[in-house]
Amino acid sequence: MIAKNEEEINGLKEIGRICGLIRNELVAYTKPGITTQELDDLAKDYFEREGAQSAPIEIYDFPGHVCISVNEEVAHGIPGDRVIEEGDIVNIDVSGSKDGYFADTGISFVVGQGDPRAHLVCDVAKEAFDAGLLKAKPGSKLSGLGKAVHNTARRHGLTVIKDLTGHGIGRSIHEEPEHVLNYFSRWDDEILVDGLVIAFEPFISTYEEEVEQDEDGWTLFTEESIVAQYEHTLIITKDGPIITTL
Ligand code: M1C
Ligand code: CO
Ligand code: CO
Repeated sequence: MIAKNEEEINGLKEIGRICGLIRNELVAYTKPGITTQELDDLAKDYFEREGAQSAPIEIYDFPGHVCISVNEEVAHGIPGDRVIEEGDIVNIDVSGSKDGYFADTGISFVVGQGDPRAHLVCDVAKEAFDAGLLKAKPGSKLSGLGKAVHNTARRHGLTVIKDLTGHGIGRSIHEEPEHVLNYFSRWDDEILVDGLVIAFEPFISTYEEEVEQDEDGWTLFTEESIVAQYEHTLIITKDGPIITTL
């Protein structure tokens, strides 16, 4: 959507606050021994308490309130009886709506010690996000964000997942622009405008650039790469982007 006034911006900020809060709480609860189902149960309680709805359930009939992806799972992991272990790389992706406004945020992190490369991909996903954010100005090309993401990955000897992208958001979870790429494409001639709302979500990978889909119809995974995502919802404005999900 293109947010046009204070009322719309406040609606976006309110659901952004809720999704950011749920993300932070679930990260804090992610310790060895907890199951992804227990984390999802917490998310359900928070959505209810805040008078908000889970977007995966409301829009996609996804079998969980949030997506929780562990190790080889990259995105759209289904909460279940999987037990979190020390060293796991976990992604928690929270998206929801309230009063017709949507937000989407996610983070990958390592539980305890873990592989130094897992820490690196998580750090670089955040760095790539910050690099893209500097390009998020009205009048600039949307493709500048992907360019910044890919360059950041390459600088660290890493790459990006090319078939996973960010997206427009606002009045639904996925809306126009359909794709916010994580690499540069000269075919992408979209220009950012004041008020445009996007979910920007770099996926950084050690090696592979594509994901496969599990038989469950949801879980996206790679064969042998370590992958991290970092996602926020932002409103493009002339005074700088507003991150609704901080
Ligand atoms: C690139 C994996 C896809 N919040 C989720 C997302 C994922 N993006 O948009 O960030 C969607 C969740 C739908 C079940
Ligand atoms: Co998301
Ligand atoms: Co998203």
